[in-house]
Amino acid sequence: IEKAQIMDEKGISRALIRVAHEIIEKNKGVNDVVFIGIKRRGVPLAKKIAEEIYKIENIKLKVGILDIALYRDDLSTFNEQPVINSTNIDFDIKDKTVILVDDVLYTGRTVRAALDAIIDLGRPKAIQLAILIDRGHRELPIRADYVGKNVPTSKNEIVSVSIDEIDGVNKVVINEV
Ligand code: 3GP
Ligand code: 5GP
Ligand code: MG
Repeated sequence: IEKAQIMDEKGISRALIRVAHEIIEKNKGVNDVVFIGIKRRGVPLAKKIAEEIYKIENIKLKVGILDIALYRDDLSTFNEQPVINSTNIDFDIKDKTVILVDDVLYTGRTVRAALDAIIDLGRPKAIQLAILIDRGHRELPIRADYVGKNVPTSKNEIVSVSIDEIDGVNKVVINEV
């Protein structure tokens, strides 16, 4: 059941432009900044933020891909750990500031698995987390450095994120299961 639309095309665009500015400000420029998007929707989101940074700083930043599979019975129970499926990161992360990007931050378990995978590749200078929607309910001590929108949810709600590259439209909707 669709309950409410919480972001439209313009809202997502404004949030990503703000996050781009925040990344530049926090890192005093974007020297040594690289992106890693978590499949699926974290990848086009990372590319969009990188595009906004290009418009502002005229610097093209690299975007790598992490594919993390969730082994759950359903989307609301948590049985096993997220597992790294594959990576496509064809650049060196040593001494880089890695901005990890995902669409929704929930328990934090996916991000924890992503941190492990990234650290296995080399020693970055820092890892920062950018998220479109923080829906709360963390089960680990993980927080985002850059948040598109904080959306308090109940556990039986699902945040449905649509991104043009994958879904043909940019919007965020809350659904009840
Ligand atoms: P996405 O990042 O493209 O949205 O984590 C892999 C995919 O599984 C995610 O793809 C996400 O949509 C989906 N997924 C995993 N857990 C949940 C959940 O709790 N709610 C919803 N809606 N999707 C989930
Ligand atoms: P985690 O619970 O590990 O923080 O989130 C698991 C994965 O599922 C992450 O990739 C996260 O983006 C996604 N996810 C968790 N809750 C939701 C949700 O309500 N909507 C969507 N679209 N993805 C979610
Ligand atoms: Mg996701």
